[in-house]
This record gives sequence, structure tokens and C-alpha cells, in this order.
Amino acid sequence: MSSIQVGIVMGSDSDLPIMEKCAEALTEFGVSYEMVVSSAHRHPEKTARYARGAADAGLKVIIAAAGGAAHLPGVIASMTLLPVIGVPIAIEPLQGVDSLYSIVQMPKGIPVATVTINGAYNAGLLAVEMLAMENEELKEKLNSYRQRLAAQVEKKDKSLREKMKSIRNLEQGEKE
Ligand code: RP5
Repeated sequence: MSSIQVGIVMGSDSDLPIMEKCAEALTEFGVSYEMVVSSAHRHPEKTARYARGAADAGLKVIIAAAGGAAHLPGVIASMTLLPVIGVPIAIEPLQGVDSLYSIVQMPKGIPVATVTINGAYNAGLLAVEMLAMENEELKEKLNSYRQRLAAQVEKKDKSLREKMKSIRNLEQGEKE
């Protein structure tokens, strides 16, 4: 059994520029992953083989991305009990609304956790959160990540307040 925890499957190599953000999130948290190109329509046999073998191969979560008639995440979810996170990819001419609807509208019984259009980073982060349920170290890393986010908000708020203060001072000066 391999030590790879997350399988990132994409419908085409043209999805890679977006899906690199997913790999970035997993790398940030030290989570191992593999990237695979497969297609529900162009190579259904390969897709079925991958989905059916994923749990035995030791994977814990699958992230599947596709654009257009994006059936890849749902088809994979139908063939594994592993949690599947779907990433709708924006392509011409519908800019991802088609893939979002294709992925999010799963029939009752076969869920896919769908992130936003091109939301590859959040897909990676959600996989980390799933793995953190049984991993204290990951939990701690996620807590520090959240603290960094909060610190950024505080910094932006402080800078906005300072800007507003100097605008008010200027306006006051003009009136006098
Ligand atoms: C989908 O079709 C892929 O996931 C990709 O987003 C889109 C276009 O694929 P290519 O024509 O670029 O291979 O299945």
C-alpha cells in the first residue's frame, strides 16, 4: 500500500494550471498526493479502475476536477466509498457554470462535496480538514493557518481605519 493520501484526478491536462493550487494547499500542510489525468467520457475504463482501486491503494480522499459536462467527480464517487471533493473548472463558453451544476447536482445517495468554480485551493484545504479528523499534527497546522488568516484581517482593518482617519483629517482641514 502506498503512502499517498490524496488522489487529484483531472479530466484533462488543460485543468492543471488551476489544479496546481490544490497541490499547493496539500504541500503547505505536508499532505502527500498524486495527480492523474482521467476522463469519465474519454476513458471511462481508466476512471473506473482508479476509483475502484483507490481505497485499497491507501488513498483517503479523492479530489476530482473537470470542466464542461463535468461528470468525473460524480462517476468516481459512485465507485468508491472514499469522500470525493469536486472542483468545477471554468472553460469556454459557459465559464464553469456548466461544470458547477454538473458536479453539485448529485442524486441523493452519492454525494460529492463541491467547491466553487476553480476553487482548487479550498478543495485541497477541505481534504486536509478531513485528514485532520484523525491527525493532531494537521489539526494544529490548521489552527495556525486560521490564526494567520485572522491576523491578516486585523492588519487590513487597522490599515483601513488609518486611511479613514487621514481622510477625515484632510476633510476637517479643508473645512477650517
Ligand atoms: C473536461 O473538458 C476537462 O476536464 C477539461 O476541463 C475540458 C477540456 O478538455 P480538453 O479539451 O482541454 O482536453 O473534460
